[in-house]
Amino acid sequence: MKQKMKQTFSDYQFFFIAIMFLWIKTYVIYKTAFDIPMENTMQQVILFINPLSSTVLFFLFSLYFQGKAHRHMIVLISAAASFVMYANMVFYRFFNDFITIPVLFQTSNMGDLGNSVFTLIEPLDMLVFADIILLAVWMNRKGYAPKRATRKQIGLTFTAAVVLFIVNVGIAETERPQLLTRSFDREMLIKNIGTYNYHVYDAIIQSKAKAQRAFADGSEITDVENYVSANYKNPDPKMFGKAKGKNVFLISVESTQNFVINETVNGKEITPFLNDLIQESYYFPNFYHQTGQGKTSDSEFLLDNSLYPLPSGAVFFTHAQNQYNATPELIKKHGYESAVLHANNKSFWNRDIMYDSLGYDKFFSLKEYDVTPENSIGWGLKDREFLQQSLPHIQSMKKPFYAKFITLTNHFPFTLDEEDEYIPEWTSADGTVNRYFTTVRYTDEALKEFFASVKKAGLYEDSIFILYGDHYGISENHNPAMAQFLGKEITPFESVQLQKVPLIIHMPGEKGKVLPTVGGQIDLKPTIMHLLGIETKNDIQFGTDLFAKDRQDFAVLRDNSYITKDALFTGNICYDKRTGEKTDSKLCEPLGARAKTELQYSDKIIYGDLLRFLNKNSSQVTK
Ligand code: GP9
Ligand code: MN
Repeated sequence: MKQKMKQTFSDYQFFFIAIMFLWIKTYVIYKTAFDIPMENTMQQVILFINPLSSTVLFFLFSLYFQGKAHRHMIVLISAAASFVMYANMVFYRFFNDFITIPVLFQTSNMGDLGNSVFTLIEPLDMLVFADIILLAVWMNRKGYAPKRATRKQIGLTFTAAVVLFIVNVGIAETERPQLLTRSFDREMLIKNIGTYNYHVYDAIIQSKAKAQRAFADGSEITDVENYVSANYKNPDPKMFGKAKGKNVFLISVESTQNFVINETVNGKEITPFLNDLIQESYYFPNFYHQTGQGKTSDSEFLLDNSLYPLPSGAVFFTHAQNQYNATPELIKKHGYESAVLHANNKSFWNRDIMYDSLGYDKFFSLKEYDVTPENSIGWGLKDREFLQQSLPHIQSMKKPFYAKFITLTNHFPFTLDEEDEYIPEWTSADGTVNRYFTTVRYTDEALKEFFASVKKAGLYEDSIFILYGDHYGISENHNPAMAQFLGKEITPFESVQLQKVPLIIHMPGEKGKVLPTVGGQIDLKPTIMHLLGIETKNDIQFGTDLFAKDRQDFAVLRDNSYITKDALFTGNICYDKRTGEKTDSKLCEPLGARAKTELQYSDKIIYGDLLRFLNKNSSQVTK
């Protein structure tokens, strides 16, 4: 056995050497050409092993050839893989990002890159291919020309590649749970599964979207148009245009659920600033998040498009190439400049690419912020610093502006420096829930200071402020602690109620009002547009203005649960909202069809990229 293995190694020595070369080279490129932050040793280990599985798989093809042809295959495979790495290196120098297929085919990007590609190439780059020449000469000298590998050998090599891949993904998953579905970031993928696997993953997702798009045709949008216009509700004339020409501050309050509002923990208010702000704002206590796996990015998608995010995957990633009629693009025609401000890597959630599709003029991301270990915690820059450093950015903008601020400190695992703890952690057996209140309290303080700075900067009077929770922060895994906090059992009915997130619309000079209407993030776009005095009658949107007099109380969540004025439907059971008890399905029925239809139509639009078929002469102008 040992003898046999030894023999195999010597028969195919250059097969193994080539794997080694490509593996080590890829790692060296990671370390020298890209700027990939490493948080711990485990991440270093993952980065080191991640090129291996695909490298073995690539060279497997050479085993189908014998003699000289095998040798040539080795050179060819090495060259192809090195070229992929090299292309990423050059691309990274220009875009500070990794290649994703649609971007490669976007002519505007390539135009940019095409002009400057020669200035991006450096003489030392040729080293990327040096080992291949060495390998070719060496194999030639040695007269390396093995016979065709046996089926068993090929099978074993394939198994080795698969096992290596599973081990790689396994370790990566412990380091970064739900890597492939949730926390999507190109940099994170490269870091965890490697460049080659990432490109395969990217190719699969993009071709799936392409195929769905190819099968869609223009007639499908007509049904949707009819449905949407039949359900359109006129805005309240008293509210329409109330904030005409004002700057819009959209503040995404990370992981903040509505149950913390006007609530105390150990006798201390959790959100004192928001509680005060509500006194002078329109406050919607029955407002739901409607996000799916795309979390924050899904909430952004809902807000800007009034379309539902997808039942699985993050639409920001899977359908960034679609045509949209998003708010930033629409309000440009009304003189607005738009921006997103978020102190995280720009490629997180594929934002850099999606924001272009949504028509954002500017994206202030990590690079535009001064981030140090002292002013960071958890996911990055602390909210206080983020908001303060954002001020000069918005001051540099043309007025009026539409600016979305995405906060981050109140993100799982809810860690804080001691100096930022305004209230002590709660004392249940569940550390996550205990810390949650304290981080929510911190963000509340950061918001208070931000409002003060906005006033000082003279921006307050001419602006409106829309604060909303992006999605839940406490998942169902924490039901026991939540039951203890709320003093009631967390039934499926309560779980849905916990998906309420705060929505506060603050317009300087307006009196406070609590509006109990049931709604969701889907309703934000028409609500905001109408406040700005912009019609949405002809837009494809599933939301209704939250101020509209004859709007129906309604919100459908991405898990198909829906909530009406009197009922709540979840897990195929209808509940009476007054009692929280199961009830006859008749109470839920009136809006059951609406819930189904809306999700179906919205998905259809996204999968088929149907907005591209809209009549260019109508008010729904597309690019
Ligand atoms: C990351 C931030 C948080 O940039 O938006 O993402 P989440 O995990 O909440 O979706
Ligand atoms: Mn979030």
